[in-house]
Amino acid sequence: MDRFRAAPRHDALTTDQGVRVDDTDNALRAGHRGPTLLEDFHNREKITHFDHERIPERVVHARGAGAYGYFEPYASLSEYTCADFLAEAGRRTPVFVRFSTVQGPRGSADTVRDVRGFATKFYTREGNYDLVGNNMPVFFIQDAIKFPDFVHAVKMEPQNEMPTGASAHDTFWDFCSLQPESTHMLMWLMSDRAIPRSFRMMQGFGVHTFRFVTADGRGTFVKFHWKPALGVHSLVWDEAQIAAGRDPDFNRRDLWEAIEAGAYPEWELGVQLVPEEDEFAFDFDLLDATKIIPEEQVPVRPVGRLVLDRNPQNFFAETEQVAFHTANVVPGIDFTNDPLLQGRNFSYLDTQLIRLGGPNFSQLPVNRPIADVHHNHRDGFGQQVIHPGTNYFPNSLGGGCPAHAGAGGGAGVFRHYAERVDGDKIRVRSESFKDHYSQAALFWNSMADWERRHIVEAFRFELGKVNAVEVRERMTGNLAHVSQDLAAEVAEGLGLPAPAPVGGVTSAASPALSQENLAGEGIRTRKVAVLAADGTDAGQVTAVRDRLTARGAIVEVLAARAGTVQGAGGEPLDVDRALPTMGSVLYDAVLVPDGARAVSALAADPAAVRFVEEAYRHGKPLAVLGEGTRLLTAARLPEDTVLGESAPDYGVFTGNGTAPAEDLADAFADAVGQHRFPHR
Ligand code: HDE
Repeated sequence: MDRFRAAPRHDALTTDQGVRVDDTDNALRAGHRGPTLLEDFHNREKITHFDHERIPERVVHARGAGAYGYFEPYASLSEYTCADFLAEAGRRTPVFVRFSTVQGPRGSADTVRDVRGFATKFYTREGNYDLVGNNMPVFFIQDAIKFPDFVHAVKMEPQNEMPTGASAHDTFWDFCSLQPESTHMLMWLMSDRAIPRSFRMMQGFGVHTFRFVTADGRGTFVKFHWKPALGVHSLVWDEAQIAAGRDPDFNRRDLWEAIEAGAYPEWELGVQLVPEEDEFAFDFDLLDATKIIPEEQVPVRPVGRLVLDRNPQNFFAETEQVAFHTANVVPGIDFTNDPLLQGRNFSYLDTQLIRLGGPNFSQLPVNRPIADVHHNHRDGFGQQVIHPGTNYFPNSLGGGCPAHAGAGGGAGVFRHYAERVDGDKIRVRSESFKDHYSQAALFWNSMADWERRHIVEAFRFELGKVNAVEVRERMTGNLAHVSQDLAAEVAEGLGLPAPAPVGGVTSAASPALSQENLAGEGIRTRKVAVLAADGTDAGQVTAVRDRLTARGAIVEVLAARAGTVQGAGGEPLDVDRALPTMGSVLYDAVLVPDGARAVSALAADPAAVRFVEEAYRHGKPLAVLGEGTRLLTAARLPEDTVLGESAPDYGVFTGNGTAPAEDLADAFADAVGQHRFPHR
């Protein structure tokens, strides 16, 4: 893309026409205090261009953040697909990935409870392939014709455009309670998956069943999975809400900073493969996007890795103008008859025609394939190409160009999978799509205790924001089909009677669904706050910091003011951040070093006390040395869990000053790797 990048050198300012301009600060006027003149073409051009800077935001997934990188397969997948980019171990394909929330507008906060988009554009040698996925493996509806209804219901309500970035409102729950096919997805949305700690720490899923196709036309059903190298981690709900205010760009900033720091985020691509002959081997329909294929039934086979190693240079040109489309496929990857996917294959191009102002948006730098493009598409808004010669096919005057590719069956040509189709024209949902509850129950059954608690709390929060009592009741009634416990607990929080039990609820579970089993290892890029003041034991800070940074964590010293504080021995300790500009929600763990004078100052500072109290409440590891324990007391934390013998089980590490700080640092670092202590 380098040839499309404007490279600002020390060039003079010009107009759009290349005319040099000597003053862009003062409009042309008649006399010192006279009227501005229409003749000032530079002024008019500048303001006109500015007036037209905005384009419509995406109707869904408006808020996002993107980055470039590459994908490389571990081994050839040519046994299953003729896709060139999957044909050889180590063959690097450049990619652009955009992560997003769904409900909120472009300026909404990152840490809202929502699905996250995970869309990848592979610039392959055979053309662009887009895998337009989410961080949850199922969807709210089964047929794309319901999408406008669903989106109208979840978006801000039409009369007052509230709430921003939230599904906790009447119309969303009204729709879902009347649409039981949404129940499985609601379980995911009410789980911690909907509040990821980082885009770098969430899974991605293609959702639909797609098809791999070999060169000789053999098909295999395939589901795509992205698995983050850093493990799957989430915020807790109270934390997410505070973070939305402290840093509305929390996830966007995290992605940007990690890439700038060279800590390149990484995911493993996995596939679940199902032979064509096994299409009906499951107790659900492979074409139903409200269902997963449990990993215990069909294991996820790791096939390659995705690395993001470059930030965009211009958000608008790249992240805003990128256009993903489920129908952007390459030879070897094809669709199935999933009615949700079929509708998507229409919608993306259609919406982009208006969002990007006409049919030539594939010529925008971020959307251009690296493969050559030849066709007879002509003209239209924003045409960038000067096409000579003929513009129709067949032609003889243009030498027959562009000709049909590989008419005789050459490689690298897209050929649709020759699926036999036979049926009446009907508007009905297949009977095989009718079970809306078994997999919702499977999800619930697979959760750890703390995950279930969070799900109950999320339902209570969301339905608690719903004014219409009949909607609350209908929804808790639906939940009884998932679990009587879940329904009863949610109802209790809403002050409703427990719904009547229903029979036939499955007890099956899939351990692969619990975040407890997806934690990954290590503490790379985890952020640890050190609370300091004059009198802090600076030697301890250095000792612990060295230990943590050696394992890849980021350690920042926070004090009441920026600059330096004076260590206990009079030595200066650099302050990375002023405490009032930050909050515990922006960190994964907290260290309070020893130092009587410093701890007294911190204990008298409400911001520091709140910092510790909040970090504890959000389940974050705390390391507290020597006198530092007085800050725990000031924060009124329960003494048995923070100072008792079992404190380390609760992620609280206190050093009495005799054991070396390094020992404590190691235990603390392990705890940071555990992410949270939700049983507090
Ligand atoms: Fe989308 N979706 N979607 N969607 N979707 C859009 O396309 C649509 C669905 C997803 O970062 C739109 O260019 C329909 C499932 C992502 O630019 C639009 C249906 C999944 C993104 C559209 C779905 C997604 C979009 C809006 C029901 C996960 C953001 C702007 C059949 C597998 C891509 C745009 C980006 C964006 C339509 C359902 C993921 C309107 C009709 C299921 C990640 O075309």
